[in-house]
Amino acid sequence: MNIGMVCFPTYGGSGVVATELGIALANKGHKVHFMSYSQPFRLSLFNENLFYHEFNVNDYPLFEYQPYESVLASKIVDVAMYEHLDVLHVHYAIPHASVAYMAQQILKSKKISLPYITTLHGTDITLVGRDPAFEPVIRFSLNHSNAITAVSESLRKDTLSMFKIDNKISVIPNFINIKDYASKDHCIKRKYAPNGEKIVVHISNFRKVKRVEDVIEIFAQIKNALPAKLILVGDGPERLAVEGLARQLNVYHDVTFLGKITDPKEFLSVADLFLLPSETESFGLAALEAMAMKVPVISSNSGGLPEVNIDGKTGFLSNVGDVNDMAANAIKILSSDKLHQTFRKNAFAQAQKFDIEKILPMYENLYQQVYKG
Ligand code: GMT
Repeated sequence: MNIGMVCFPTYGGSGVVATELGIALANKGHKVHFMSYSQPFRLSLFNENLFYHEFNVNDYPLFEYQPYESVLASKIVDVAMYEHLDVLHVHYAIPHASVAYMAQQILKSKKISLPYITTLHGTDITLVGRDPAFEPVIRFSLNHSNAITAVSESLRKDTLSMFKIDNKISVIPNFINIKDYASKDHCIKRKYAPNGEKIVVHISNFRKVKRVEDVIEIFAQIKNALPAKLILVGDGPERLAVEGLARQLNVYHDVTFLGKITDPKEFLSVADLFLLPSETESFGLAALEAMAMKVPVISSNSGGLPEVNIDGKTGFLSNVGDVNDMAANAIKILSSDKLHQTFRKNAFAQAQKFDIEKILPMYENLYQQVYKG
């Protein structure tokens, strides 16, 4: 099929999912056309079936806010007409679902049919989408989507409880390509933990919703109990506050801030434990990536996390903000080699359930369904 793919290109789960999905589809022979204002950070174009159509949003003095939606809709129309798209898949409802609708209507006036699928990722519903200012547009563009998917059952339920949606929402969970998660780089481990300390890792975009300060508090308690180092991958608005807290709790010199890393697998491969104490998390792709690398997860129990991280098996779940419970659970896993090995094994087994080979056919079937109408 000829598939149009729209996503935000910046560091964030929805862009990663769209990119990995596009690559997997291209590897199966579909032609995938990405449309974005800059190249999605994990998208390498060394594949004859992958195409990237960039658009520029002009910085005209009259526009205090640049007309992103209009430019994107025009780009979709252009690509659909000249590349003969069969289906359009947009990631993140705001504003992509309404842009898709607008493009669909313009194409209809030219007697071209372009069904669109909207994939909900989380904050487009649970944070940004909650803002009543968006309600009529989100509801309308979701109800006019030819199909809607949510990345977890929890997000499906949240969407139905927040918006009056007449359309069916199918759950297609996020995925990893398990084959990519194999190597263990012990040289790196020695570099970050020269005296055999346990390595704790957190990955996020350092927004408030990720509660990275909780990560520091949990780590400080772990460090009191056993030798440990913390690696933080990512960057964002909370970085300064997090650095400040690390100094205040006297653990700053045991924390490495790596900044934005395109592919964090190398660092996950040396991790002993992954922390994700988020306020809300529709799925928690970073936790799944850790589990695919056989790393147990200590997380909050918010949103879709319980669908990924199984309490007492692949890691532990605690109430949001309960850093004492999270720290106690982390110490429990890290201080027993036997328990640690069991959790590692369980984490990997759970991650295998989300292998791309199981999830990709769900998207392919959906594309076929909407294409046939
Ligand atoms: O929160 C992020 O890291 C970014 C955000 C996004 O849409 O880019 O992530 C959301 O989508 C991811 C991919 O589906 C999910 O794994 C994350 O759980 C979700 N984030 C939240 O719900 C906070």
